[in-house]
Amino acid sequence: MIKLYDMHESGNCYKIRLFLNILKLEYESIPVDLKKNEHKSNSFLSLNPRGEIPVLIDQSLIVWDSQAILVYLAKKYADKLWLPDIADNLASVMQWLSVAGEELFSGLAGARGILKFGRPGNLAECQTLATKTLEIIDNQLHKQAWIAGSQVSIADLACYPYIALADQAQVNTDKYLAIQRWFRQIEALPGYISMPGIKQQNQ
Ligand SMILES: N[C@@H](CCC(=O)N[C@@H](CS)C(=O)NCC(=O)O)C(=O)O
Repeated sequence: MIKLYDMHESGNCYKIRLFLNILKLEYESIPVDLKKNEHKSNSFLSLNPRGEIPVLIDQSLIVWDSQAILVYLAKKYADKLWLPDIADNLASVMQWLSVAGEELFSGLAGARGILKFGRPGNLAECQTLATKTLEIIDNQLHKQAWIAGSQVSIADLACYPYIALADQAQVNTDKYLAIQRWFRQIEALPGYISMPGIKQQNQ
């Protein structure tokens, strides 16, 4: 069975739990306690030299980095719409995976980390980057139904968690109307699950 080195409150782990659930794949969640520095133990570093969660193990394969894990699961287990073959569409998905790994991670996730977990960092800088990124994504979602085009893809799942958790970064998303619509679309996906801190729009 697939194993996921996981933490309940991690947005990066949640995006993997969400996709596994959508794909109806059974998995074992192995909790990693960051407060106890379990992710810096030698045994954990032998799985991921970066010392970060999530890590996914599928038989003998070890995959780390949430974007890479989404790519792996899409290629191995999902319908092609989640990670298209066509060059133009694939490039679009990859662009937004980069936004998830860079701007959303440094901006919204960074601000949430400072406020919720007491991590070091400059809150104002993170929130400024967060707002800039939300504007880019809202513009994109005014032009098309999903982040990377007319179809849902792993780019949506990669970007969703930290945007949906924006309240915990003290960034308000109410004025981003296309993002609000997109929240409802994601929540309507068969197999959708939430995580603590995400207020669902459909309730
Ligand atoms: N780019 C990585 C980032 C992973 C990451 O930073 N995970 C956090 C939890 S959400 C972590 O393990 N932090 C521990 C640390 O950096 O010491 C990914 O997308 O998986």
